[in-house]
Amino acid sequence: MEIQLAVFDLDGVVVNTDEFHFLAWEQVLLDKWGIRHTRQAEELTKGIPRYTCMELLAEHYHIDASPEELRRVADEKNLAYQNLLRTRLSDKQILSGIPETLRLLREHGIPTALASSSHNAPFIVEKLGLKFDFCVDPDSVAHGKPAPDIYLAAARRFGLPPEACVGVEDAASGMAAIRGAGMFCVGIGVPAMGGGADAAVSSTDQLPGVFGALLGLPPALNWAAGFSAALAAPAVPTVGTTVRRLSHMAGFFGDQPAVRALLERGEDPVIYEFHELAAPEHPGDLSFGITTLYPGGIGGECYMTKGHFHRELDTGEVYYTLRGSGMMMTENMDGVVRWFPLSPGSAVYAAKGFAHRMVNTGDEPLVCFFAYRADAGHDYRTIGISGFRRRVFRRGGKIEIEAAHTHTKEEPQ
Ligand code: PAN
Ligand code: ZN
Repeated sequence: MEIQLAVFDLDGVVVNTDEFHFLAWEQVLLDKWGIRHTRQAEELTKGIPRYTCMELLAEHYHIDASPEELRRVADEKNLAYQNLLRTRLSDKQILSGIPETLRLLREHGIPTALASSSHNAPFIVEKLGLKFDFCVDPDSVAHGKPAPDIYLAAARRFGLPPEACVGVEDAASGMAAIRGAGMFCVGIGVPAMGGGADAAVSSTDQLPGVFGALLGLPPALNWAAGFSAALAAPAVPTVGTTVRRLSHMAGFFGDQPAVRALLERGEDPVIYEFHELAAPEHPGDLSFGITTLYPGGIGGECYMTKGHFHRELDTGEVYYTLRGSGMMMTENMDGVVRWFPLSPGSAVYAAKGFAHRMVNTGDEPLVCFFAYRADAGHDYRTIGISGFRRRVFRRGGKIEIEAAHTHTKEEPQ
């Protein structure tokens, strides 16, 4: 399929607010009837509208109350929940892999929509700074999940046929809604493993890999799905992702007024990101991954990685370029400077004892595979304090390498 729109459920897919639901029920059950709510009873309420939850809990705890009273308490629970969202919601509730998935889709120009039955959805995504192109209003559709209405409304908004859309859900009723709409269904967790999804994953950190495959990325560039390893321990390797924005390395660029001006305008571009197979830091193991360094410049100076010595100074590293063009700038403690061109298919060996940094001199992302001794460690301080001896500029299409006059004053991270 050629994917043109990605539609997400919210709770259990994008965020996990289970704890807030539990705390809100705990509070109202205690206030109203002196009941001590349990995690076990909370299980009954997962993914169910609040009035139905209240009925189930009333039965479970043998609560004798009129339907009106139950509805009132359910509304109080919602107020308590909203209060927790206002006061306690933070990045911690964003499920792993979601920021990467949204970024991947944005980079490929695929719009995103939210199809949540919850009226709290717009507040949650707004507060967490998650960007979706559209949020379906649950009141605008005639039937809730498992009816397909909410997913069809998302497709309609973008004028797309359902076959061009992918829906993501964790609950059985949501997956039924996606399938009923005729969309490609990505399911997460136990219900999905039991069937009913076109692609089933055990957790959200696999979503970038799934979308990478749907976008037709070559395996080499689909970092999330492309890494696997037979490690002694842990049995399941994890991929660690690091994103470095301008604000993380503001002191590294020579033109400090230009850096400040950008940051003051609220612009904080992503300079590079790297995805690394988190091998245990044991002698004999290798760490490997992919760095994507974006194209761009500040005051003419090309985007670059921070660069570092290895803590185990006598440790070399291999870089293999998959895409883009640039250079590997290296220097050792004695001030010997060497640089090497990076272009697809070229392998560069950053020799032991040399600090190394990638520089993107082209117009597209520079993507390199790297591999090095897992217990080498990183020393950002030594080279961060003095700065590299050479800076790389691109002016009027020409690449110029200049001796650095300024030194980094900031404490490197
Ligand atoms: C690479 C680098 C990666 C990011 O994995 O760590 O490209 O560059 P900085 O670490 O300089 O920010 C590597 O060289 N590891 O040893
Ligand atoms: Zn290194």
